[in-house]
Amino acid sequence: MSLLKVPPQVDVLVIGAGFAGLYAHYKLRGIGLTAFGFEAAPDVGGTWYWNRYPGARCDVESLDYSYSFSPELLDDWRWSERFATQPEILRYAEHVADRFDLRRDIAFATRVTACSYDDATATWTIRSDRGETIRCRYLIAAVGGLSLPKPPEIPGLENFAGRWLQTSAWPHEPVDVAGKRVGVIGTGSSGIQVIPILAQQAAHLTVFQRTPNYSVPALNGPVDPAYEAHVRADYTAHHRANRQTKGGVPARINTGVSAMSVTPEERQAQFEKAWGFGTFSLQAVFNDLTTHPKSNAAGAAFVHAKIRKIVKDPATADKLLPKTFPFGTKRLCLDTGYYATFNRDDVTLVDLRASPIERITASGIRTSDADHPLDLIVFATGFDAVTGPLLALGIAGANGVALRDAWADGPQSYLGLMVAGFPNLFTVNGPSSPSVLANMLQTIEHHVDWIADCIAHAEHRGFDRIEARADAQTSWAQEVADMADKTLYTKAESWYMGANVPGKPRVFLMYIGGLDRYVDRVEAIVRDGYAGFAFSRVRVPEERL
Ligand code: N01
Repeated sequence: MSLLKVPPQVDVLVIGAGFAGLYAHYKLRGIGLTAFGFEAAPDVGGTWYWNRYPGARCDVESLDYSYSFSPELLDDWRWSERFATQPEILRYAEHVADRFDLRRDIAFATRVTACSYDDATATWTIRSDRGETIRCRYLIAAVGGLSLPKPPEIPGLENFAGRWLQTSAWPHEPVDVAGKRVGVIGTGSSGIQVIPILAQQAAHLTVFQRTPNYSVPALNGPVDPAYEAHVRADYTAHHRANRQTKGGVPARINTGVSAMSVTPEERQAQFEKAWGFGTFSLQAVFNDLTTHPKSNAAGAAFVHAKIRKIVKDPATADKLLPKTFPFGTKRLCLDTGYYATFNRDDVTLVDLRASPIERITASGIRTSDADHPLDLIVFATGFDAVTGPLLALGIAGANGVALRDAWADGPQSYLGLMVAGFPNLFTVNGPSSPSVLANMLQTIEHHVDWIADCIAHAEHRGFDRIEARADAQTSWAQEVADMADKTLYTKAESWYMGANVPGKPRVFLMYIGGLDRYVDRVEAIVRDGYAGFAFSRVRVPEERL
């Protein structure tokens, strides 16, 4: 970890050194701007730096979860598994930082505490928790959508005599759970990955489940040599094709038709094929699984039958059946042996809907009908997603308006890239862009390329102020909301809807029309002279930073 001297001013400040921040540094150097970065962690990697719980791995295939901007990088990196583990992905981020010498402009272990815009000079002033101040002309928030964990919100934790951990801030040193009674709260993607591993190591594992989730077997293994050869044969074509898909990955099992347009036998056969392939295929195998209630019910019934088949005890199986939200409208989980874990004698499933947690006691967790003695509690309880990390930056825009106030009723953003009233601030994967609904490496590269092009466009024309227009933002927000309303996603109490954080406005946080459509829309807006963006000049060039 290096503690860099922070320059007083720079062209662009980049917050975050995950995949988005790293690529932003690379790209900005390419257009000749000076850039500096702050990163809260002691090193690069973002989400893959923090989420180092046992079993953490990506749910997008490694060969697709790769940068595409450098053929040399693609050539010199080999993934070992179909779905890479957290340590391997972190090594990849470190390799990228080394290969392109990206750390030299990043102050690590430094958290941004305030960002304020001065309209007289068209500059941002950024403050850090180390007391540093830096001025910049453009500010890029590359903070990740899932970087602000929800705090453990269960009363009594301070009295617990054992140890507690969060999956999202797992220690670097090994955690010895052998012989321990472990409780996991939460059965989202993180919980579903960590539970099978902890079950193998602990003396006893108790899973505290509030909402059962849909999970499909990841079917991990070594990278498929045939797929690797296909990707390596023409990276450019492969990645370009990925960007022209809904999810930013090849739709390898995809009938392209409604689940209701085929016979029950054909439907079952296609579901089986998708289940046997892994990935998100089960959600993509028919084109209306998250829009058509009957198709959706068919998908749900298929997974329910699988759970009943895998889990031997019918009462436990019944508790694991997701019934409170439509199939696929919370992020589908990819697991390795999750449901089968509940066949173990040393694993107990506690249904918190039947017996809610009352409090944490000195010796464990007390639910309404029992005391569960524990030595270690693991919170896999999720994040204040998408907006939380941006609001945590203490952003105040033109006229001193706080982003927190501007977004009091829910986030407003034009394309997920810029916010009216906050000139020269860019958000990578901001609200109302596809972000987590597509392959993040694709969405990151698309946004960072766009931001760099937009800044270059302004610079070449002598502009120093770029702002999203309020009317464009309003109509984009409406379009995004209308699209979401046509799906079943809005029927789930999910983090996609902000429903997992008490008091958070209920707004569907992503653009659901697909990466392909989004990219086409954004390109058309650029061709139309950056329609919806206002470029202007505040200072003559000699006055600029
Ligand atoms: O978080 P989550 P996550 N008492 O919000 C429960 C990505 N990701 O960290 O549903 C009791 O999904 C909560 O219950 P409920 C991926 O995009 C990817 O698992 O609110 N329970 C839920 O079960 C994912 O979607 C990967 O009723 C409480 C769980 O905690 C996103 O990150 C791996 C509770 C939280 O699930 C977030 O996943 C990991 C409480 N007070 C994560 N509060 C991969 O790439 C919350 N819960 C594979």
